[in-house]
Amino acid sequence: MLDDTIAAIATPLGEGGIAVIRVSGPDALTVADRCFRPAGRDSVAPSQAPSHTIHYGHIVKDEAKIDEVLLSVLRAPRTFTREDVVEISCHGGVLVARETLAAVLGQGCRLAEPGEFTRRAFLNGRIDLAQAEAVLDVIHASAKTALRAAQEQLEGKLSQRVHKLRDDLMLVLAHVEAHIDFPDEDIAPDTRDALLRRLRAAGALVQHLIRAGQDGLILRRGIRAAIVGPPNAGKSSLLNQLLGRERAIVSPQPGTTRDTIEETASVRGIPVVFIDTAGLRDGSDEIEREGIRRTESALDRADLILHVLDGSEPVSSREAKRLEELADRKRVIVQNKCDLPPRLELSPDLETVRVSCVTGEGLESLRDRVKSMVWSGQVQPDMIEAMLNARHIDALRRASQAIDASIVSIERGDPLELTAVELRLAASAVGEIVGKTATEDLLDAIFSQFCIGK
Ligand SMILES: Nc1nc2c(ncn2[C@@H]2O[C@H](COP(=O)(O)OP(=O)(O)OP(=O)(O)O)[C@@H](O)[C@H]2O)c(=O)[nH]1
Ligand SMILES: [Mg+2]
Repeated sequence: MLDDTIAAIATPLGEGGIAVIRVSGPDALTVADRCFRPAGRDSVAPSQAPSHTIHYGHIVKDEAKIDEVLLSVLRAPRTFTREDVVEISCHGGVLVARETLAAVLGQGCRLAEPGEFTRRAFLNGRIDLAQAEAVLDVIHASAKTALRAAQEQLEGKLSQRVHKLRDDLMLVLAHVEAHIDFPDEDIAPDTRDALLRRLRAAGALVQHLIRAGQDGLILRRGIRAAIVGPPNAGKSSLLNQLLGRERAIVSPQPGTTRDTIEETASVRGIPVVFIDTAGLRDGSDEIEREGIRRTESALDRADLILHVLDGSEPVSSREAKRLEELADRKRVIVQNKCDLPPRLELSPDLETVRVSCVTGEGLESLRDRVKSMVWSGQVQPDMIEAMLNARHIDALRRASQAIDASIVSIERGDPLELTAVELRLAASAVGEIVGKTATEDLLDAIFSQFCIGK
């Protein structure tokens, strides 16, 4: 697959200043020679140009000018894919970009598949798999914290740790295998203890990464925060305040919100999906009952609950019951309408945040509280750990089990073949994270998430 040349529009389709067509592969420069006519006195054909130079001229199709462009010549291996690359900057219209691409495609290359440039970068050893996924995350990141985490991963910080972990496991495996080959020699007690120590340290690091990785998952997809509470408490007002715009209808009439409304906002750099819900009361009509069913389902799926109460009203018995039911969930009790005389009395051991959605008072404290709830009371965790995705965590879980099993196996004095099997499982699970042991299916699954041109 790598012996052909691929091309695609690398910029989003739409109106813009410029669009970039990227060509990569062994024939990239020949393709450029065929469809590019340099202009100016000292001009040279792309295949004659030195690496990392930019050339002015025209893209032609059947010798008819398609567009005036700048063409960059980037020779292997100092390129994103480690192949010869040509980048053509043409005018940024949808039609002109397509026409330029068509002119290139006719000259000996094919349209790239989604993520194929990044896949080549991986296959040619320019980046590892965790870094390839980070490319995707940098593109998709919608909140600043997530972007920074993805960028650090692209620099290979997670990969360094994982490589080290894998090396440690391979070292223990090598020791064990050496003894399988020489069955007369027993592992000396000292060596055995040293191996066990190394495995325990590896196991602890894996456990630590898994735990910290949970926070990373939250960072990646954003947390879901359900806004619930009795009718008229000010749930929709709170949603609007948190979004900074009038998204939901607010009115003094109880039962205004009937459907759930989902909107994303960044809270101190964390992407949070807020879900405004219908006030919980005895449903009188069909629509209202459906709304309440949706509220319940939003509650079930939420990572965090903002329980809004009207601070100017005593708490109803139904709401008191709700407060108890939600006691073991991650929640913030929001006492709204603090601009009015307080008439809400709650048990003193319930911590609340007082806000007013009319004056805006208390909203900053609420944002702080949400942030600290997300980070479980800690400040921002080590960024390296905030970058694990579900695939990484799954691999780490399997590694952790295999490491534990190998420790038990050594302690029990099992035949070393059995210990080696567990160690190989552990090393291979860890290797999947950086793509040392990735299957074709896994690669397909990852790269198909990319857009064409990346
Ligand atoms: N004084 C005062 N009034 C508020 C405050 N927040 C909301 N309100 C008013 O309370 C009423 C209800 O607000 P909503 O945001 O619609 O309440 P809700 O919880 O979404 O109500 P439902 O959708 O019916 O369940 C509106 O008249 C708001 O203007 C506040 O902080 N202070
Ligand atoms: Mg509402």
